[in-house]
Amino acid sequence: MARGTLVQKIIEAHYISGSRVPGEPVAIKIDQTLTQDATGTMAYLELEAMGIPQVKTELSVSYVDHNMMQNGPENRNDHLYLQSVGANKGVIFSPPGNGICHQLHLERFGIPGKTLIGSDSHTPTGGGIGMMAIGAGGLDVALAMAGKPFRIPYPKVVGVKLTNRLRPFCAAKDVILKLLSILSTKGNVGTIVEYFGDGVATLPVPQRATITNMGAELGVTTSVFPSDEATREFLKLQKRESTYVPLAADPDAEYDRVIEIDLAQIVPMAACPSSPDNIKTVAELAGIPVDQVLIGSCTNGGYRDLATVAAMLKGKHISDNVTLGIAPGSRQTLEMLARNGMLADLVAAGARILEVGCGPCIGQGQSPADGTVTLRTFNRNFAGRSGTKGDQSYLVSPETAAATALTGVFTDPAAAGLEVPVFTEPESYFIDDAYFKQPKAGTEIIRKPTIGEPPSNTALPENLDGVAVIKVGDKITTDHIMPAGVHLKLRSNIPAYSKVVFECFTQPGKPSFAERAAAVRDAGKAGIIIGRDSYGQGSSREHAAICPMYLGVKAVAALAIERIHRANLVNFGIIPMIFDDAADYDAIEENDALFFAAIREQIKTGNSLTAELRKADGSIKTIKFTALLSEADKLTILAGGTLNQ
Ligand code: MIC
Ligand code: SF4
Repeated sequence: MARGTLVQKIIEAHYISGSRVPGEPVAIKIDQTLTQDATGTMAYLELEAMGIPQVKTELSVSYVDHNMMQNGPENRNDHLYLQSVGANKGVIFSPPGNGICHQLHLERFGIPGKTLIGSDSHTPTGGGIGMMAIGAGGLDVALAMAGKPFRIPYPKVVGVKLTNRLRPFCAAKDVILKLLSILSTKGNVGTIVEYFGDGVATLPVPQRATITNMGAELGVTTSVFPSDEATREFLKLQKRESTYVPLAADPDAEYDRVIEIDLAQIVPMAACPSSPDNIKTVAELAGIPVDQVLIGSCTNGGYRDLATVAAMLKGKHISDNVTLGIAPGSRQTLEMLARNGMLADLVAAGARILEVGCGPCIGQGQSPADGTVTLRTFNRNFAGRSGTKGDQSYLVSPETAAATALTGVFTDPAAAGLEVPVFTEPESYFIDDAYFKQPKAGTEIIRKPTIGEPPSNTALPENLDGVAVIKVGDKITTDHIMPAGVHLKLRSNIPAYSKVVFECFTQPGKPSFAERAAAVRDAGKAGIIIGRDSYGQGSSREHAAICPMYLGVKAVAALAIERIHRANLVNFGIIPMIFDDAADYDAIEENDALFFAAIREQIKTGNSLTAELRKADGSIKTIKFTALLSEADKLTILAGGTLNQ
């Protein structure tokens, strides 16, 4: 078992109760929370439903960065609700235009050694300054705001030893893509990645934050860097040096596994369609025609990245064959680029400057043309996430993106004969916190008609008379379950959003999942989702549990279920369970009946569950599952979810 790691030190400093055995739940105190608008409306509705007058954390911030297109009143209705409910409950509000939650939180609020949970899976960005920053469902964030501890599986710690330094045109993005090629997006549940070694000191905080941000794609609980002189320097540039504390693992720390990455050997990499772990070197892809290049997102939207791109594009024109979109990650970044003339360099080179925020990363505009290649500095390239069915979305560094924008074909920046961009930090960053709205107790909460209620669930029945409503394959992401893009604006309206659950699997002319699940529910039966490996990857969106719950789903049976999604299922009274015998996955077909006799008793007495698989031809087979439930989770499931409880 790991010993003397930074991860363990931060957990010990926040330990409340529970186990120190890897895989078993440990409860920790949460110092800070963040929410974003697309998950935040539900989180604050849930906080209201709990009757909490004021948040109990050291700091809670509500950001608006996802839903900003304002096609119809829904987005702005959400913003008004979020601003007013935040003010009422003691939460700082960051309005649209301020920037992406993770970048802003790192720049303005994060503190080394503190714990942070956020209703967004890329919350681990904060690990770049030595925070223990974890993504969670909205309800878990609401509970943390209410002062409740947060449970994680006591982690196994993978130590990633960095040596040497990156060569020109090679970037932090290439490092995390390399790690994704080693660890992949599955099989890492319950692990935390901790970086150490001489190479750490060569990476400034924005590069560390790119690595911890995209660590989310590994499916780990979070990733953490030590807090050192580079951290102090970053906080100083942000005029927050007083919050600096040095933090590191013990010199003789032992990790559960060590992976060594020689930074000098890193070359430009790309995640190919349609998974962040489908990795090739850019050299292997060189020459493929590219139609679109997009730069920004919480992974690569900071000042350092955009200044590097501006330096590479200065005095040049992008290829006639591409469009280049740039969405700065924060107002601070955009303002600094504007003041020092780099914005003009980008515009003159042919860039289209997009609004500060998530934008195309979550399918809000800029969908690529059919059959074309799009290159993005983002962190996810799940099929269809860009808004185009059959999209060919590649994830790359800002350096590769800029070099490719110049040529119109996939280009290795290190092999393109370009002048090496020199990045010089300014004396200090441009700070203006006027746009963060401070809370004001007693503020009236604005609730426009598109702001719904969190739906309620019923207690678990005595017997679970279930139907396998859908059977899906490996690596089903929460984007597959609950699409974003044009549907993102429905996040505050569960009945409307529920209509598109599993929309990507609807066959033309056939009933949708929502129609089939609702029919099962209305016939008094329970819907069951059958998944395979690594079910529920990706986004923390609890709608991937809430909407199926609304449609009558009571259980998800798979070979493995990812951490955040498992927790969301429990919160909304859906039993997460895994097949004891993987071969039984093959035995079940859609529409088969699965009958769990005395399910309440089964859950009360253990985690081993037995069901009868009843086929249409009358044959019956016994199938065994293991419920992924702690003792506390069981009470939640029996009650029909946390809000009932
Ligand atoms: C994402 O990158 O998928 C999102 C959109 O930021 C999500 C949150 C959401 O679905 O609202 C995430 O990463 O958790
Ligand atoms: Fe926004 Fe994309 Fe980051 Fe999610 S991954 S928070 S959508 S920028």
